[in-house]
Amino acid sequence: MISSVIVYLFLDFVATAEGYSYHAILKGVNNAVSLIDHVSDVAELPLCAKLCEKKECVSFAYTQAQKSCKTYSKRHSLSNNPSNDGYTYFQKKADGENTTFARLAPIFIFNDRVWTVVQRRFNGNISFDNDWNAYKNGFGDPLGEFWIGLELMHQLTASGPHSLLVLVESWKGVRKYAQYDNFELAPETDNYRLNVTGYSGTAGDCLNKKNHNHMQFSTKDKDNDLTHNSCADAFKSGFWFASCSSCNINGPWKPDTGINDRWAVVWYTYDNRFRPMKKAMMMMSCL
Ligand SMILES: [Ca+2]
Repeated sequence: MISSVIVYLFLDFVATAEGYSYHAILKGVNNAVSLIDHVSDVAELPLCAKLCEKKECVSFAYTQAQKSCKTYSKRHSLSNNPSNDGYTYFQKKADGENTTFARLAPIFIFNDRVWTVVQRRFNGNISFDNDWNAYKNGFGDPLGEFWIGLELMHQLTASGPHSLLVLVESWKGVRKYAQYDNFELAPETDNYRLNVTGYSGTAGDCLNKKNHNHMQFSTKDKDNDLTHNSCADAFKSGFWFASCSSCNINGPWKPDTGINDRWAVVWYTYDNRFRPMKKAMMMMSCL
């Protein structure tokens, strides 16, 4: 039931703020749903969503790799065994005669909880050297690398208690995590100030140890850090900078050459050095 709360918060918020043309979100399904159609050569996600505009369709699945789209007449339900068929699953909300859609966000199951992915890095295809408006409203491709947007994250944390989960993975494929039981983002009037408590995990409490906690968000055009210079400008990314970059999973994506490099996707407490990470993912979940 937690998951459906997340889904509908997304739908309501995005429908009013953006009128976005994507459906929402579910990954991890049972297969007891009725297939309407299976269409191949569907070039992109919005076209698959369009195929689900017909009345009997309530959910769909799409894989960019195979350009394949499936539409269904029943909803999927979450299970603890996410399907590994390469498809990402979406559901739709019909509002009277209009069909409203939400910005897509994948869901991830970790420690028996459902987490909504709000940030993801893994191939360097998307630049994170973006301005305030981009970080506020979101950018990137939810099927690839993306940042979901500070305003949406704030709205979600303002709607009820949330936890934060950060997963980081080295170029050797070793994944570690940092979980914060309580996660809150202040409104834009306070520059989306970060507040986290209740750390547990294996990647280390980087946000507290490196003073990112309680900081306002900074971008290259809005410097809210504690230095005379602009950390966002220097580190080509937006983040909750204090005196620059120690846990900056929004930093430039690059290979790990074995040399300390803080101009990278880093989470210092991973092994107490500036090691460029191959993958990073930031997620939130309501309590
Ligand atoms: Ca500054």
